[in-house]
Amino acid sequence: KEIDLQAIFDQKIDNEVRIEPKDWMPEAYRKTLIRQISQHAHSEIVGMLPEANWITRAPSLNRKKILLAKVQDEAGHGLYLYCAAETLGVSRIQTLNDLHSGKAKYSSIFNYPTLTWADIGMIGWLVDGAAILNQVPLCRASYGPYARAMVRVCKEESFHQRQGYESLVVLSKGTPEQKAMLQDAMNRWWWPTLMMFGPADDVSSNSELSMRWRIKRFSNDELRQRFVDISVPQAEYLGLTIPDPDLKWNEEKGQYDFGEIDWEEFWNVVKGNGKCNKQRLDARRTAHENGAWVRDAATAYHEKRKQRQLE
Ligand code: FAQ
Repeated sequence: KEIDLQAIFDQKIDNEVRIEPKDWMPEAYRKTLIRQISQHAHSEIVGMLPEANWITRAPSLNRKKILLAKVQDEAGHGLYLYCAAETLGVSRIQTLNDLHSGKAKYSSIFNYPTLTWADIGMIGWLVDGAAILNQVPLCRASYGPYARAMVRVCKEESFHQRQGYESLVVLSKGTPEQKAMLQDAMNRWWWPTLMMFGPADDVSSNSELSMRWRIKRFSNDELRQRFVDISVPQAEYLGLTIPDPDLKWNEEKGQYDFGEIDWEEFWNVVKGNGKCNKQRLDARRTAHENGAWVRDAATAYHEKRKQRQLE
């Protein structure tokens, strides 16, 4: 009797049984996972650049140690995610080539510059905060290696979010100049952070299938709304004004109403025309070229060992 592989797959998805690398899966499922996981990996790797910019200028040894640890964590996240993508049959070099050629996307947020020390705290509080909201449901994604990688990633992101918020609390109790620096950073990071959740649901082309396959559990707009509701009281505690005149508590809905995102800016950044897109890709390409000797040495060592085993 012919086995209905599609039916077995559908049943697993419906019964919350994880799909593993050697299981049969529809090609479209494989393709969308490779797309999302590799873009997620690229975001972690490119995401190191805006913060790395401040490692040498952190205001104290302690802040420097924390920032170094955080940036190294992001490198680790990128590496787990590249491995998770490899389990779907795509090679690491292919995914990297797609990043370097500009074919693959990475999160729009990392194309904004880090102009002051307050920006580093903002990245921890807002950017990692948004990343956690999006990634906690991914711990239950239907694809095993992706879901399992997310567990550790989320634990680390939660430390990142706290260290960012704590550094902003310090600034919020500081001099008038420090408070002004904090508000200026808020004005620049608020809207780009809301854009991280992706386009509005009615134009989110991948959502329907990703939700059906239980890769995504909540829609882009649902997570964005949750983020606003969580962040407003945290901003108030810091004494910050959120740069949105339409932000207002809606008693009936039990959540905040907020203004319209500048979608033209979002798509412009996604298409490669943001403030730092070119700089970010140049930095990644240069790092890859400068690392060629390490890859060559590793390959030569592998060949030598193989040769010895044959002798
Ligand atoms: N930027 O149909 P949808 C982090 C693209 S990690 C650029 O809604 P989907 C840690 C999207 O790819 C941050 N492009 O797509 C950290 C699609 O194009 P495609 C990254 C975006 O996949 C912190 C098109 O628009 N997190 O921050 C963006 O269903 C601090 C249509 O969109 C993840 O990647 C965007 N913001 O939903 C590191 C989480 N939004 O691919 C360092 C995993 C959408 O068809 C420092 N990913 N696009 O050519 C996801 O959850 C989903 O992929 C979404 C997008 C929610 C990002």
